[in-house]
Amino acid sequence: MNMTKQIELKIEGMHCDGCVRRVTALLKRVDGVEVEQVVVGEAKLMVRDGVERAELVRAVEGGGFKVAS
Ligand SMILES: [Cu+2]
Repeated sequence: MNMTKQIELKIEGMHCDGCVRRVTALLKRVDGVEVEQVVVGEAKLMVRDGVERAELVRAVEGGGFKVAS
């Protein structure tokens, strides 16, 4: 798989390790995404060419969190 782009998401509404696990699981469901690191308030990902930031935002926000930037 050709992973070429790093993306960082600032995420509101995360408070604990449970939130970290939920956000990680939500992002792993997106095709073409490799989750590098998730901490409270932030996720770092490597994404394959063609993966849109909007897809990642939808995945996270579908779980009840809010992407700030
Ligand atoms: Cu939590």
